[in-house]
Amino acid sequence: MKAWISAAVAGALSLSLATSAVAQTKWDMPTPYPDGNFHTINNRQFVDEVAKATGGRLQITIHSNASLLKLPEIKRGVQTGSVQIGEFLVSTLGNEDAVFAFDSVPGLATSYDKAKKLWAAAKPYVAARLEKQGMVLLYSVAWPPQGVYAKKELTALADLKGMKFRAYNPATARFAQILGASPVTIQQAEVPQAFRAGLADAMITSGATGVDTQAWDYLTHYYDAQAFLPQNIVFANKAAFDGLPEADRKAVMAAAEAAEARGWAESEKLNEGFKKTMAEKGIKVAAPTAAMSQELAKVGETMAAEWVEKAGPDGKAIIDAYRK
Ligand code: PCA
Repeated sequence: MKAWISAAVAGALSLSLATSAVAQTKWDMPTPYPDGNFHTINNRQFVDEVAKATGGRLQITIHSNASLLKLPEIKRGVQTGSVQIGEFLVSTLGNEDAVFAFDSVPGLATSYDKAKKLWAAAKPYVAARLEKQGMVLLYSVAWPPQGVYAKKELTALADLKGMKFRAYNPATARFAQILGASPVTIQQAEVPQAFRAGLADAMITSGATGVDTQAWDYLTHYYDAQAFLPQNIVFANKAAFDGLPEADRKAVMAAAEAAEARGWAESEKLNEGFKKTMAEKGIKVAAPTAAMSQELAKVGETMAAEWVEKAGPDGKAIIDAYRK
């Protein structure tokens, strides 16, 4: 009898020890983008590295393709703690604060090297804004350079006049507006349907998104304008992050640093392949016409001036640091 009791007690004790040894923190991570997208693949590696480095103490579940929260809901979800970590396109916050749209000024940073330099200049300001709102910046990854897609041949950006133009942030809506097109904000997951339904005739986005959405099924032309490289950021709820043991916070930060370097390199490495795939699938992939390049430079000047005015002293500090 006594032996039986002590065995039971010992059993219960070892069970509770075992549970505390593998005590797990579970985080949910919504992202708007699909499984095959290079950001999502990069995020999966981040999550795996975090699990390994924390000995399984921190398990992050990725909810891809806007399956848990849609892009416009993700920041609030992380801020309020309904999810602990998330990914989205930082420039979608451009109306809240223009500093968040540092990466969407056409012509300002048109290559990976320039975009990296711009990010180095902007990062402290973006991080400080998130921190003030109870969030911690973990890493950023640039989308490939943005080009113009259309359902018909374009000789100049002026041809976009009167067209319905799919936008994904305030800057792309402004871009459309300056060119006399009608901007309509459509999330990536809904893009093919919108084009097929006649709700959009043209858009500006990356080759990555062209491939992710199988653009050859719903449009015909791509002009590789390389206008700017917008960024996704991954960020966490600060209270959730601060609640982790110190070793785990360090592990998350180390994995985040690796994810940023890896993601930027992947984006650049895959860029040409995206255009090649689109050409193989029948899209007419072309360099921008001379007229387009001139128009783009002009629109860029207008948008840069507008951005500097809206982004205030911090915007000026970002531009000055970038141009140094
Ligand atoms: N793809 C995203 C944002 C920028 C990009 O290249 C999209 O089209 O929604």
